Amino acid sequence: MTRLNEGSARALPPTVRRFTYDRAAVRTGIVHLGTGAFHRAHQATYYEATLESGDLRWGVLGASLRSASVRDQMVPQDGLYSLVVRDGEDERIQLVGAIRDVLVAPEDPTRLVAAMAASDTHLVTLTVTEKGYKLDPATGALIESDADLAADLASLDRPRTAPGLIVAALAARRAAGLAPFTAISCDNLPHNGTRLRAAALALAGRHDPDLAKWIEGEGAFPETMVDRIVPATEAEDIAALTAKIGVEDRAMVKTEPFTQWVVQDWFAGERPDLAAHGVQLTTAVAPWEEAKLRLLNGAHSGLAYLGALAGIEFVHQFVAFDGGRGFVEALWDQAEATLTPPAELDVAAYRAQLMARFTNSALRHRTLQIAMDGSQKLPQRLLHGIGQRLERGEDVGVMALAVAAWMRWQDGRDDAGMAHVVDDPLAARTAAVARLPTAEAVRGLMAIDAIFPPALAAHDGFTASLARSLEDLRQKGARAVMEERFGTWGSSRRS
Ligand code: CS2
Repeated sequence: MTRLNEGSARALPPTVRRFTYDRAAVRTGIVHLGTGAFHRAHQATYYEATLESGDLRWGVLGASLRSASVRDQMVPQDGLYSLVVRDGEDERIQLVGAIRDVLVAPEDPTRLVAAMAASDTHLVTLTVTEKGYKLDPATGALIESDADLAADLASLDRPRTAPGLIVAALAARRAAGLAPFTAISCDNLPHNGTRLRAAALALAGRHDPDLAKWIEGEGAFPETMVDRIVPATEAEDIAALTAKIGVEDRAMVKTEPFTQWVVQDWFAGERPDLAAHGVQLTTAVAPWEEAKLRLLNGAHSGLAYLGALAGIEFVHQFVAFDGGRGFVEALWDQAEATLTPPAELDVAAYRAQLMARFTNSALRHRTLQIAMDGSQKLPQRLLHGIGQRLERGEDVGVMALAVAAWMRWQDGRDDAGMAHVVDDPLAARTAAVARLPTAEAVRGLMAIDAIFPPALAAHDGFTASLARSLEDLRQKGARAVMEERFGTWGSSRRS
């Protein structure tokens, strides 16, 4: 089967929306670290819109920090891919040309650093996941025991981590008399820009205090909130697209119509006119980020563990079930009360819109995909809100059920006794205690201070609530627990 590339793209059917700019004239103004599906379905579409509006300075060089798979998908396709936007029965296909090349950082870190240090490059954007920042979530210090970070602490000649690449490239820019680029974290972390800046300053300080001072004074690390649901592409998605467009596109991404990007208005130099293409530039990102993390992502993580334990494969199936929908609404009732939402955000409307997004059956978003890396996600999605409610003496039962479901997931068996892999950097630590009797398992997991803040771990009421829910899940299974606690409420609401 012919692959999509610049040649075969000329014969694409008219149903595919194509760009009209002159791709050969595009320059590389952006380097993106972590060119996975989320980048391709989110930031790259804003860069594409900028190119389409005639400003050809903002092409992207993508880089993968670990595997070669994205390069192998994209380079044979000249960087082209299809953005497949699905909403129920409706499907729109857009050809995206913004990504001009993809590098694999470990193969040639020097070339990547040189591209980041080039005078045309003004933005470095990142989707490297929560664990890519190499900061201890509890202390905020560099995780020096991490092998890649240890290598970057020893030498930045061939940087291995995202902070290492950024510091090496900023050092090269300083040496060349250039301004820093703006470094934009696009990961689902509270204060993501502050964290990236902290990691860069700490690492730079260990190599060259003057460099650290320059970065501190001249650099820009805006905070962001990013939102678009992008399930992993599966073989059947590629097959269905091939049947429609007549060429094989191994780099396609599937997503929903909704997209949102809120960026702190803080740039070190030139920038694309993002606001003209729907990006919200603001001084205060935190309230947006908190609402999104605690409502969308908090519900996602809770339903991922409950759903995966119960053998419910997809998000839309979970919320089609009264107990599942009831759980999500009840979780939101508890989470909502912890927010200080931005004045422009109508939380009731936002919740209704989120539920509609979760209901989109064409996405086939797997609970298993969301279940990954729970240790990195739990704090900002659930535990911070729980801490706030506990301080005010409020009930945290529904949020504790979500955390208990995560605990149960760590023992590697679902409710039907089927084994699964716990895909998480702390899996070995959690596995060591997850199978103990309930009270000990709860205590053992809460003792991991990279996940649980000490105040939560010491809270008797919360510990008891977790133990009750974990025992309940162990005895009855997630489906029965949801039916018992939320099923009726769910049915009465809909009738
Ligand atoms: C999800 C997110 O996999 C996950 O952890 O909760 O990727 C979620 O789909 C996005 O944050 C939506 O913007």
